[in-house]
Amino acid sequence: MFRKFLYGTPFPTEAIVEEIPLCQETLPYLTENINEKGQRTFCLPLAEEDIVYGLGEAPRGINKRGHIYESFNSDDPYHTEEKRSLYGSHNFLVVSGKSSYGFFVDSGASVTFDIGYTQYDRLTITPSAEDFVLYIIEGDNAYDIIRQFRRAIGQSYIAPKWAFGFQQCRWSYFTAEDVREVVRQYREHHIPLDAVYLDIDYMEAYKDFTVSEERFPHFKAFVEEMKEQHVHLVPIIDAGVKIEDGYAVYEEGKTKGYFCKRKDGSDFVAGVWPGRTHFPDFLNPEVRRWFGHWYKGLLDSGIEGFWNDMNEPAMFYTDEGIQEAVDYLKDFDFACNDSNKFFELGSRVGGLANRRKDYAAMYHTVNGESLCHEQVHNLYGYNMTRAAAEAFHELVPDKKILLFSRSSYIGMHRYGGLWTGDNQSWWSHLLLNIKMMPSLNMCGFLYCGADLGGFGANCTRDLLLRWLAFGIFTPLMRNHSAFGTRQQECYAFGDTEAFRGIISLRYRLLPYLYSEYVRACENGEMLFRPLAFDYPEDIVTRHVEDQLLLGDSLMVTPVYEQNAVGRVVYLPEEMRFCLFKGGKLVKSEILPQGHHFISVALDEVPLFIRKGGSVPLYEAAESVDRLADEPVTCLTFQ
Ligand code: MIG
Repeated sequence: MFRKFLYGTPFPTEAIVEEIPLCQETLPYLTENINEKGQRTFCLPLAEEDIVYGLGEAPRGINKRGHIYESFNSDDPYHTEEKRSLYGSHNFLVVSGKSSYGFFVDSGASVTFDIGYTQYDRLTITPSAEDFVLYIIEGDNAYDIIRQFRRAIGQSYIAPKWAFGFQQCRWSYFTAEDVREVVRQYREHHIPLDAVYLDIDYMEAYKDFTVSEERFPHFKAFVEEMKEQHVHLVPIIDAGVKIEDGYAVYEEGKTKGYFCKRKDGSDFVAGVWPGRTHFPDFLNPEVRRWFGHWYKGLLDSGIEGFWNDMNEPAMFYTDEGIQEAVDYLKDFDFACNDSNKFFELGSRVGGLANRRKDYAAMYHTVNGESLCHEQVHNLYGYNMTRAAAEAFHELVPDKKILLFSRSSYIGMHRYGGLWTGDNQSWWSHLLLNIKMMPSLNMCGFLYCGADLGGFGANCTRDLLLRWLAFGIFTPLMRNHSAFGTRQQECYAFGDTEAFRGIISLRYRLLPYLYSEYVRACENGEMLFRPLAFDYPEDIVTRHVEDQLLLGDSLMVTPVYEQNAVGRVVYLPEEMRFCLFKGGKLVKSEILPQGHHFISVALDEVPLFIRKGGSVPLYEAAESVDRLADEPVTCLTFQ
C-alpha cells in the first residue's frame, strides 16, 4: 500500500507514473521535526535487527546502515568509503526487520539520509528543499514493497540483445585506425566482442554531434565496416555544448533560448572538455525534443547505441569561480606565516570544479518561470537521457537503441540504463560493483554495470580476470579505462586464453541472461537479489553481501580478493555447484546447505544452480548475432 504526502509545490519529477491519491491521514511511522537549519526532518527508530536496503547508486554495502548519504549527483571519480554522493540519486529505501516499510523522497534537490550514522538506532531523512513528495509504502516484506514501488515507477528500459555482448571501451582511441586495431586483436585472439566505444576523442574539438573528419574519415562507411566485423560503435555524448560561432547546435540553442541561464537571464557558462560551454535546459520538453533530434545524424550513419556523459552536469570551472580564485591570489599575503593559509590556497585554486555555488547560480525556465538549478539538480542527467530516448522513439520507432547515462534519478530507468562512472582499478571496487547491483535493481535500473577492470589507476591481469568473472553476469559488460592508465584490453596482458574462456561463458549463458533480464524488466522484478529476499526464514542470509541471486535459477559467488585461491560460500539450501574453465563445465557437484570453501583458480568461474533451477547453455560465439537458436545442453538441479 502506497501513501503519498505532499509538501509545498515541488517540480514534478515524473518518477512515479502510477496515479496515487494524496493521503489525508497523519504521517505513520515517521516523526516529523524541524532541524537547526530550518529543514524538515523525518525520523524513524531502527531496531537492532533492522536492515536498510536501497539508495541505488551509493557507496558501501547492500545494508546501508551505519553511514550517511546525500543524494546530490556528483562527478567525483574517487568512490571511497567516506563519500556520501555518487553520480545518481535514487531516494528509495526499505527498512526490513520485524516489519518492513519503504520510503521514497521525490525531490530534484539534494536529500540527506542519515542511516544510523549519527545514532546507530535512528534513521533521519532530511530533504534540502521545502517542496517534495514523500511516499510511504507498506508491504509483507522487503521484496513485496520493492515490487509495489517498481510498478509505480513504470517499466524499465529494455536494451537490445547485442548490448549483452562483451564491449570494449577506452578513453584514448584517437583514430579509426586505433579502433580497427582493437577489433583486429579481439578477432585474432577469438575473444568475443560486440561493441567498441567512441569516447570524446571521436568528436571535432569535443563538439557534440560532430565527428572528426581527420581522425574518423568516411564515418558512415567506417560504421558499416565495423558492422561487417559484427561490432557496434557506441559514441559518447556530453551535456555541455561548445560555445563557438558557426557551430549549429550552439547557434540554434542560443537563438531559441534553449540553454540554462544565469540569474540575470544571460546564458550560463561552464568550462568542460570543449572549453566554455552552455548547458541545454533539459527540463523544458521543447529543449528535450530539440536536443534529442540532434542524435539523428549519428543514427543516420548507422549508429545504434549511445552513452550520455558529464550530465550531473559536471563543470570543470566557471568564469565566476576563476575570477574569485584570481582575486584571492591577487591579495595573497606572501609574508604570512599561517600554514592554514597554504591549505586554503590549495582549495581556492584547486576547488574550482562542480562548486555548489555555481550550481546555485544556474537557472532553468519552466513554463516561463525561472527555477534555480539547486531545486532540480538531480533531474538533469535523467532528462538528457529522456531527450535522447524520446527522439529515438520518434526517429527509429522499430529499433531498439542502446542508451545509458552516467547521471540519473529514478524515472530515468524508463529511458535508459546507467554505468556507475569513474571507478578505479581497485579490488574494493570490484566488491562495490557486486554490492551495488541489487540496490540499483530495486530502483528500476536493470541495464547497468561498472567499468570492468576499473577506469582510473592501473589494472592488473588478476584483477581484470576476477572482475570479468563477475562482469559476465551484469547486463552491461564493458571493459573501460582512462586515458593515461595501463592498457587493459583483454589482449593487453600477454596470454589471452583465460580471458577467452571467461568471456565465452558469458555468450554461452547469454540467451538465459537476456531472457531473465527482459522478464525482470517486464514484470518489475529484480535481476540481482540479496539472498535474504528469497530465503527470509534463514537468518544467516541477512548478512551475506558478497553472493547474489540472479534470475530464478542462479546464485553467483564471485571471488573478489587479491591472491585468493577460492572463497567461502554460504548455501541457504542444497545447490548444484558448477565450475567453468575455458568456457566449459569442469566440475559439477551437489553441495548441502551450509558453509563451504570452494577453490576457484584465476581462469575459472563458479556458479550455483538452485533447486528446481534450469539454465540453458549455448555454444559459445564471437558475437551475439552468431549465437545458435538452440542450446546444446541445460544445467539443472531438480
Ligand atoms: O572528465 O570522456 O565517466 O567514462 O571516459 C572525464 C572521458 C570525462 C568521464 C566518464 C568516462 C570517460 C571520460 N569522462
